[in-house]
Amino acid sequence: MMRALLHVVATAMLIAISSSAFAQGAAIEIEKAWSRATPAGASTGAIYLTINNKSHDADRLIGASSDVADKVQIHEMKVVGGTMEMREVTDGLAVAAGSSIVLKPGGYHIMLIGLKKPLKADDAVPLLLNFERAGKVSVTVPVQAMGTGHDDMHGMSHDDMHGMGHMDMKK
Ligand SMILES: [Cu+2]
Repeated sequence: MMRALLHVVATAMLIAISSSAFAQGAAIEIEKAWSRATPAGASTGAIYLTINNKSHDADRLIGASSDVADKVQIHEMKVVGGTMEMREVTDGLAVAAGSSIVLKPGGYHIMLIGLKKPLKADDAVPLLLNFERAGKVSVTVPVQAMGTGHDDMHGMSHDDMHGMGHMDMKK
Protein backbone atom coordinates (compact mmCIF):
# COMPACT_ATOMS: atom_id res chain seq x y z
CA MET A 1 0.00 0.00 0.00
CA MET A 2 2.74 2.42 1.04
CA ARG A 3 4.83 1.27 -1.91
CA ALA A 4 2.00 1.90 -4.33
CA LEU A 5 1.47 5.37 -2.93
CA LEU A 6 5.18 6.19 -3.20
CA HIS A 7 5.09 5.05 -6.78
CA VAL A 8 2.19 7.37 -7.57
CA VAL A 9 3.97 10.30 -5.91
CA ALA A 10 7.20 9.56 -7.75
CA THR A 11 5.38 9.33 -11.07
CA ALA A 12 3.55 12.59 -10.44
CA MET A 13 6.86 14.30 -9.65
CA LEU A 14 8.44 12.99 -12.82
CA ILE A 15 5.55 14.31 -14.86
CA ALA A 16 5.81 17.68 -13.13
CA ILE A 17 9.56 17.89 -13.77
CA SER A 18 9.37 16.92 -17.43
CA SER A 19 6.43 19.16 -18.22
CA SER A 20 8.05 22.20 -16.60
CA ALA A 21 11.25 21.57 -18.58
CA PHE A 22 9.14 21.35 -21.70
CA ALA A 23 7.22 24.54 -20.88
CA GLN A 24 10.41 26.53 -20.29
CA GLY A 25 11.98 25.28 -23.51
CA ALA A 26 15.48 25.44 -22.11
CA ALA A 27 16.91 23.47 -25.03
CA ILE A 28 19.09 26.39 -26.06
CA GLU A 29 21.01 28.37 -23.50
CA ILE A 30 23.01 31.48 -24.33
CA GLU A 31 25.89 32.60 -22.16
CA LYS A 32 28.85 35.01 -22.16
CA ALA A 33 27.13 37.39 -24.56
CA TRP A 34 28.97 40.68 -25.06
CA SER A 35 29.51 43.45 -27.54
CA ARG A 36 31.91 46.35 -27.75
CA ALA A 37 31.27 50.07 -27.74
CA THR A 38 31.53 51.57 -31.22
CA PRO A 39 33.19 54.83 -32.27
CA ALA A 40 30.93 57.75 -33.25
CA GLY A 41 29.63 57.29 -36.77
CA ALA A 42 30.30 53.57 -36.90
CA SER A 43 27.67 51.74 -38.89
CA THR A 44 28.47 48.23 -37.71
CA GLY A 45 28.99 46.37 -34.47
CA ALA A 46 29.58 42.78 -33.46
CA ILE A 47 28.13 40.51 -30.80
CA TYR A 48 29.91 37.48 -29.38
CA LEU A 49 28.29 34.71 -27.34
CA THR A 50 28.27 31.03 -26.55
CA ILE A 51 25.37 28.81 -27.62
CA ASN A 52 24.73 25.68 -25.56
CA ASN A 53 22.41 23.12 -27.08
CA LYS A 54 21.12 21.17 -24.08
CA SER A 55 18.60 19.14 -26.03
CA HIS A 56 18.93 15.72 -27.65
CA ASP A 57 18.37 17.21 -31.08
CA ALA A 58 20.73 19.07 -33.34
CA ASP A 59 19.69 22.67 -33.89
CA ARG A 60 20.75 25.53 -36.12
CA LEU A 61 20.98 29.27 -35.65
CA ILE A 62 19.32 30.56 -38.79
CA GLY A 63 18.92 34.26 -38.14
CA ALA A 64 18.80 37.13 -35.68
CA SER A 65 17.34 40.58 -35.26
CA SER A 66 17.75 43.57 -32.96
CA ASP A 67 16.10 46.93 -32.46
CA VAL A 68 19.48 48.69 -32.59
CA ALA A 69 20.35 47.81 -36.20
CA ASP A 70 18.69 47.66 -39.61
CA LYS A 71 20.03 44.20 -40.30
CA VAL A 72 21.60 41.42 -38.27
CA GLN A 73 23.68 38.72 -39.92
CA ILE A 74 25.68 35.71 -38.85
CA HIS A 75 29.28 36.26 -39.94
CA GLU A 76 32.47 34.29 -40.06
CA MET A 77 35.91 35.86 -40.00
CA LYS A 78 38.97 33.92 -40.97
CA VAL A 79 42.42 34.26 -42.44
CA VAL A 80 42.65 32.97 -46.00
CA GLY A 81 46.09 33.12 -47.57
CA GLY A 82 47.24 35.81 -45.13
CA THR A 83 44.22 38.02 -45.73
CA MET A 84 41.45 38.50 -43.23
CA GLU A 85 38.15 37.64 -44.84
CA MET A 86 34.68 38.12 -43.50
CA ARG A 87 31.59 36.58 -44.98
CA GLU A 88 27.98 36.07 -44.15
CA VAL A 89 27.04 32.55 -43.07
CA THR A 90 23.93 32.08 -45.15
CA ASP A 91 23.10 28.47 -44.32
CA GLY A 92 23.07 28.99 -40.56
CA LEU A 93 25.28 27.78 -37.72
CA ALA A 94 24.77 24.14 -36.75
CA VAL A 95 24.85 23.30 -33.05
CA ALA A 96 25.00 19.54 -32.48
CA ALA A 97 22.90 17.93 -29.75
CA GLY A 98 24.48 18.38 -26.34
CA SER A 99 27.27 20.61 -27.64
CA SER A 100 28.30 24.25 -27.65
CA ILE A 101 29.52 26.72 -30.21
CA VAL A 102 31.54 29.79 -29.29
CA LEU A 103 31.21 33.03 -31.25
CA LYS A 104 34.31 35.11 -30.60
CA PRO A 105 36.59 37.76 -32.10
CA GLY A 106 38.41 36.38 -35.14
CA GLY A 107 35.74 33.72 -35.71
CA TYR A 108 31.99 33.55 -35.85
CA HIS A 109 30.06 36.61 -34.69
CA ILE A 110 26.67 38.24 -34.90
CA MET A 111 27.00 41.32 -37.08
CA LEU A 112 24.91 44.41 -36.50
CA ILE A 113 24.59 46.29 -39.78
CA GLY A 114 23.18 49.80 -40.00
CA LEU A 115 23.49 50.76 -36.34
CA LYS A 116 20.82 53.30 -35.44
CA LYS A 117 23.14 54.87 -32.87
CA PRO A 118 26.61 54.07 -31.50
CA LEU A 119 26.83 51.32 -28.88
CA LYS A 120 28.00 52.77 -25.57
CA ALA A 121 29.71 51.00 -22.69
CA ASP A 122 27.16 49.60 -20.22
CA ASP A 123 24.37 49.67 -22.81
CA ALA A 124 22.25 46.53 -22.95
CA VAL A 125 21.50 45.48 -26.52
CA PRO A 126 18.38 43.38 -27.07
CA LEU A 127 19.02 40.52 -29.46
CA LEU A 128 16.58 37.95 -30.78
CA LEU A 129 18.14 34.75 -32.08
CA ASN A 130 16.14 32.46 -34.32
CA PHE A 131 16.78 28.72 -34.14
CA GLU A 132 15.43 26.11 -36.53
CA ARG A 133 14.08 23.90 -33.71
CA ALA A 134 14.08 25.98 -30.54
CA GLY A 135 12.57 29.01 -32.27
CA LYS A 136 13.15 32.52 -30.96
CA VAL A 137 15.56 33.00 -28.04
CA SER A 138 15.97 36.50 -26.65
CA VAL A 139 19.28 37.66 -25.19
CA THR A 140 20.34 40.89 -23.50
CA VAL A 141 23.87 41.74 -24.57
CA PRO A 142 26.03 43.94 -22.33
CA VAL A 143 28.29 46.42 -24.13
CA GLN A 144 31.90 46.70 -22.98
CA ALA A 145 34.10 49.76 -23.34
CA MET A 146 36.39 49.96 -26.38
CA GLY A 147 39.81 48.39 -25.93
CA THR A 148 39.09 46.30 -22.87
CA GLY A 149 41.29 43.43 -23.88
CA HIS A 150 38.71 41.65 -25.99
CA ASP A 151 39.84 43.35 -29.17
CA ASP A 152 39.65 41.60 -32.50
CA MET A 153 42.94 41.27 -34.24
CA HIS A 154 45.39 43.09 -31.98
CA GLY A 155 43.45 46.20 -31.19
CA MET A 156 41.58 46.90 -34.39
CA SER A 157 37.92 47.43 -33.85
CA HIS A 158 35.41 45.43 -35.80
CA ASP A 159 34.58 48.49 -37.81
CA ASP A 160 38.22 48.93 -38.78
CA MET A 161 38.15 45.39 -40.10
CA HIS A 162 35.25 46.22 -42.35
CA GLY A 163 36.94 49.36 -43.57
CA MET A 164 40.27 47.73 -44.35
CA GLY A 165 41.14 48.13 -48.00
CA HIS A 166 42.61 44.70 -48.51
CA MET A 167 39.84 42.83 -46.83
CA ASP A 168 37.63 40.88 -49.17
CA MET A 169 33.99 40.79 -48.25
CA LYS A 170 32.84 37.45 -49.58
CA LYS A 171 29.19 37.06 -50.42
CU1 LIG B 1 31.18 40.77 -39.47
